[in-house]
Amino acid sequence: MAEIAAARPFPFTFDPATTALIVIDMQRDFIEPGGFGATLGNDVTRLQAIVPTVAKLIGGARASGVPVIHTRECHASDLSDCPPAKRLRGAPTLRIGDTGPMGRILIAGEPGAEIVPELAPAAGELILDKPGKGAFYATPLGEELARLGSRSLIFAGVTTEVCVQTTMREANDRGFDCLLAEDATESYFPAFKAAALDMIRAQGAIVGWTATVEEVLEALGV
Ligand code: TIU
Repeated sequence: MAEIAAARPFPFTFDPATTALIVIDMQRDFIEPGGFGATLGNDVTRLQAIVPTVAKLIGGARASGVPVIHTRECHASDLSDCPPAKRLRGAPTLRIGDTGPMGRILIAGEPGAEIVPELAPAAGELILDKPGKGAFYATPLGEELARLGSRSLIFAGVTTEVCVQTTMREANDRGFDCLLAEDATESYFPAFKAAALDMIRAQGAIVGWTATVEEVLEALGV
């Protein structure tokens, strides 16, 4: 067993042999100018800044044999898996499926839907495309984690209070011990990131734990 003694709100104990790292939606559409995140009016610079830290965490997981699972929020080219309620909401500069500088916004196979090159999945790593904010909804994630025998999950990715927190809550309800790597996640809104971290670890880790990437890597011995 491994332990992150400094995890918040109290030490996180896990068996690396039954742990997986889930990297949420580190896609060009959220992280680069001209993608989905930018069409919603966000400054994407904050998200770009965590790429090296996420890379470090992925490297540590690979070095210690912890499986890495990558997710991508995107839709089929015919939009059959995109509810109109999602596509038509608000007044973005471009809607899901419209053509932007990185191809069609949030559409599978388009350049914008790809994971940023610095975090490219390694051969054999699972990549799950998801139509929703949570990675369990309409994906085989639950079955894949059962196949791996995972019991504990470490989370990274964007954005903290949207897809990361939604997935972490889904996982918590499914019986996983969940830890969010604080400096390997980011939001377009600093106050939302801070609030999400607080609400995850409040009430005796009601959703899960948080720790820094250094603390995670130290516990993995890498
Ligand atoms: N808009 C926003 O903050 N996030 C999303 O739409 N998706 C994810 O978090 N991946």
